[in-house]
Amino acid sequence: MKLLKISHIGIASPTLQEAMERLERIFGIKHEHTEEVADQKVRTAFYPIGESTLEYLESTDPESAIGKFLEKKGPGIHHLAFEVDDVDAAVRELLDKGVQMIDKTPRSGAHGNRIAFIHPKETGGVLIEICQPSSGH
Ligand code: CMX
Repeated sequence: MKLLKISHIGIASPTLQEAMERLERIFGIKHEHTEEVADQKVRTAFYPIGESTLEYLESTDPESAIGKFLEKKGPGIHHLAFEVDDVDAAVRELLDKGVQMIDKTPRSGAHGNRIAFIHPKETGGVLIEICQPSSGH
């Protein structure tokens, strides 16, 4: 598997509104795109920065991954996402190596990307997403 770049950094926020206000006030930047990812029970706002992107995440359900993270740890960096050109092959490779995957097959994420998460226990306490952009991104 070849890691192409850090696709995005996921940041959990109690509300997107407060994150948007803060980013505009401090850095003068506005989000490029918002999207609800029903499968993950999140609403997202994207801020492209150079080669990468900040992905702000607001939970739509307290029992979701982001809802539980905010409850236990509070706002902050939630995950790193590495871009690959073939997420199916990457997941197969990781499973063959015995890596504990949260997703044993890729699923749909924001922007129509195909994504799979590695369990943070495998990666020194950092939740890592492997993602393959849809052809439009
Ligand atoms: N980063 C690092 N560690 C994390 C973590 C995170 N984001 N979320 C949970 N953990 C740690 C917990 O601290 C806990 O560690 P300890 O056992 O040492 O206490 C361990 O993982 C298990 O946590 P848990 O509370 O028992 O389990 P959860 O039910 O909260 O599930 C996880 C944790 C990672 C399996 C779950 O959040 C998950 O499946 N995540 C993948 C999907 C996801 O995060 N979706 C949101 C983003 C969607 C998007 O970007 O579109």
